[in-house]
Parts: sequence; C-alpha cells; structure tokens
Amino acid sequence: MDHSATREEALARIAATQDLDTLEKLRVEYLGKQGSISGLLKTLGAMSPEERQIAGPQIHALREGVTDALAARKAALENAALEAQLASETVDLSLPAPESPRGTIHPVSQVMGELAEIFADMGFAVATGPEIEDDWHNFTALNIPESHPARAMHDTFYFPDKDGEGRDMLLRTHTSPVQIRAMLAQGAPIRIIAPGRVYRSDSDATHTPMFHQVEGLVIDKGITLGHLKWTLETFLKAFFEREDIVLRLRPSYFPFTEPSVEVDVGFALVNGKRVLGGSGDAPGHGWMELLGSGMVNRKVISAGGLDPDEWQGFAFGVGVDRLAMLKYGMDDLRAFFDGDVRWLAHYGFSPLDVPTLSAGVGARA
Ligand code: 2NL
Repeated sequence: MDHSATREEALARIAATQDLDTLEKLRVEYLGKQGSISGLLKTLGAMSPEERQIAGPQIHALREGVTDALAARKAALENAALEAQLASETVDLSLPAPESPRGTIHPVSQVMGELAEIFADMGFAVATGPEIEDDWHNFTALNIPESHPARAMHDTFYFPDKDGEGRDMLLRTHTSPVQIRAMLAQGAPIRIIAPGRVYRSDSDATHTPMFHQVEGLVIDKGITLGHLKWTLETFLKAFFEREDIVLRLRPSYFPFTEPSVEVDVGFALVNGKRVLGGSGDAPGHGWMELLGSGMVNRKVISAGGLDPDEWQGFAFGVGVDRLAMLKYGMDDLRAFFDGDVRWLAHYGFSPLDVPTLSAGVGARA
C-alpha cells in the first residue's frame, strides 16, 4: 500500500500548526496508542512474511517521517515563543530601579537612638544588662526595703523559682540594676545611660506591662546637684530641639537618691495642646512632670562597691515611651505595642535617617 498521501497530509498539517497544544493533538492523532499510524503498525502482525517485507519498511518510514516532522515543528514553535518573549521583555538598564518596600524605625528605637546620640556628646556610654534580674540587683542594692510596695506581687513579675544563691528572680522593674552592675564591674568614675525594656504588672490606657526606660548615672568626685541640673537641661534642650526649655526642680523622695528631685518642664497651651517651652509660671502656661532624679544615696554607692566618702554622683530615670509621645505627638501608649504596621507607616522613621546632633536628632526624611 502506498502511504504517500497520508504522509503528505500529515506533514502539511504539522507544518501548519501555530502552537504546541495543536501539535500535541496531532502527535496523539498519528502516533498515540489509538493513533492512525500506530494502527497501521498493528496490521503488520496479521500479514504474511512476504507482505510484511514490503509493507513494513513503508509503514516504519511513514512513522519516522511524521516523528521527525513533529520534533522539528516542536523545536521551531518553542524557539519562536522564546524569541517573542525575549523581544517583549527587554530590560532597559537605564531605568531607575523599582522601589522595594522598606521597613521603618519604631519611634521607641528612634528615641533611644536620639538619647544615645545626645548623651554620647556629653561623654556618656550606653550600658545594657539582663531583663531577668535577681531581687538584690533590682531592689536591695537600691535601698528598696523588703516591705516596699514596689516589691509586692501586684507590681513586680516574679519567676516561680529562686536563683542558685536563693534570691528571688524577676523581670526588672527599672534599668537601675544595669547601673549597679556597671559600678561593681568597672568602678568609678562612671558616666552611663541605661536604656531598655522594663516590666511592671500594670495595664490600662496609660500603662503597659512592658515599657521603656532610660536611666542615667554619673559617679565622680565632687559631683553636685548643679551638675545634675545642667546635664538634664542640656539633654532636654537637645532632645526637644528648643532652646527655651525651662526646668523646675521639686523636692521628692526615692529610696535610691538623697536628696531626690522631681523635674518639671514648662509648657504653653497652644490651640488646646501642650507645647514644651517657656516658664510654667507664665499666664496660660503650666508645669509638666517629666522625670525623677537625685543625688545617689550613700547606701547605693556602697552597694556598688564604692566608698561614698570618696565618690558622689547623680542619677535620673525617665520613660522613653513618654518622651516619644511628647516629642512626636502620639497620644495612645497602647498603639506603641500593638504591632499595627499602619501606625508604623504613620509614625515610623526612615531607616536611612539616623539621628545625629549636626543634622538634628529628630529630623524626618
Ligand atoms: C523615677 C525616676 C529614677 C534613679 C531613677 C538611680 C539608679 C542608681 C542609683 C540611684 Cl544605680 N538612682 N536611678 C534615680 C532617681 C529617679 O527614676 O521616677 N523612678 C521611680
């Protein structure tokens, strides 16, 4: 039997295909299990040897021709598809790179950076320490007696087990233990700030169980309340980027300082909002309590391994979250720790805009 008509028709149809799906359908039609050429091959089995000797090579040649044509057409179609893709996907290397999504700096981190920058300029190093503390470093060394309310369960998070030396373990309630550790480890003189997370069992609109504090400690010879006032005034002017910040020192009490002073800052009411600056005694002005401080109690100097007749110092403590709220006008403390990226997009800072004194510690991109 002559298969040239079948062959011509198959080759013409293969040559005419414009896509790989159609080509695959043709392959199945001719060479699949039920395909017409496969059917021809099956007829060989029913032939006499003489017939098969003639028909065999013809059918095999037909199958090879069609197989080759399918492969050649497949390669041509794939090549054409690749060429079309390359032509449509040219890369213009002169175009600016597409902007990739970039994270932002959390206001608490931003303010901690600003504090480190400002105090570094005054010769303070940044000190850190463990958030899990023992009650000696957190309370006893700071002259906080066993009976003090701050030690009670409802203020402090305690761990169920004591440490190897029988001391209660807790989440630090302030960063003061960092300074005790610094005194014991490095001796005097000392100029450090200790920023970090602190924990108190407290939760409402203005209190979160975890918040951020920065404490400062200076230990040297002949340190007075005057050094304390100048340091805090210089810090607050740099931080709020206003020369007209006015401080008022009020007598107070902390177990770890003697004397102790509460530091208020004057503000003006502008359109119902408090704006720091000017004396709080001026008409329409007021005083806002901002931080606590004092001369380090002699007992605390001793607990730090130093002789209080030789070394004096001052210390202060302030809430970082509160500083951030005041400076950047954020009114809900809880939003700080919700983890809502929309809040961060609104209040967050550019990671490339690092605080520096020369560029302004709180400059925004
Ligand atoms: C506040 C303000 C304060 C200190 C923290 C301190 C640390 C050492 C020695 C002495 Cl190692 N004092 N820190 C001092 C005064 C105030 O925090 O309102 N605290 C309840």
